[in-house]
Amino acid sequence: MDFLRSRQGIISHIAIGSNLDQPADRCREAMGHLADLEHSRLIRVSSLYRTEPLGIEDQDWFVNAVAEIRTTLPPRDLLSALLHIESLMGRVRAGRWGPRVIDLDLLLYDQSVIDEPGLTVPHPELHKRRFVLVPLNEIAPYAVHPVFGISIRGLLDRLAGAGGKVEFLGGTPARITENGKERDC
Ligand code: A4P
Ligand code: MG
Repeated sequence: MDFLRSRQGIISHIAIGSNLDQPADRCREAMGHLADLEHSRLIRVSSLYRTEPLGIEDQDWFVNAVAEIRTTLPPRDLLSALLHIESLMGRVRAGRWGPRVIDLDLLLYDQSVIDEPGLTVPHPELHKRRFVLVPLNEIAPYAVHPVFGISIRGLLDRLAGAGGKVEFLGGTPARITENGKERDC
């Protein structure tokens, strides 16, 4: 695929999560950074959700959300940009699945399937996690998982009661910045 020649860019979905230092505010802050991402445009963001921790259960509940962007960044550059935002926001890596001030995961990059050291897309846990599927379903129910060929709504239905507890929190950001300008969201 010639990413750079595509004028429109690629639709990509990013998972946002935090369970430290005012998590809802940290998720909103991350959305602001995503709105300022180079070669990209923030299309929409989901509501915020309060979610039960999966993996390591003995930690605070998370706040999770999902953003949809349109980007001409190739997947590796997009991942680097996400890791850069994490470090700007002061993330200290304290072990897999541990508490974090911000986590940005690349969930979907249009219909691309990538399995390389350091980058797996679609995110390998996407289809098992209610804290990802609920916000993703809010903004992109008809997006199709390119490996399973099933829509996000279909994956959520298949989870039935599994995948962790998720509570609606509301609170889409009142204002986020886009290319330096504030706008309502
Ligand atoms: N990496 C590979 N593919 C990707 C991708 N698609 N997106 C690599 C992002 N990163 C990807 O990630 C480790 C490395 O994964 C990155 O350097 C990148 O090269 P990390 O963020 O440093 O480590 P991590 O997040 O602790 O591990 P992991 O396996 O990514 O965990 P997850 O999947 O991010 O899960 N419970 C609730 N309720 N809400 C949450 O948000 N999050 C986690 C972390 C566990 N439980 C949770 C939540
Ligand atoms: Mg991660």
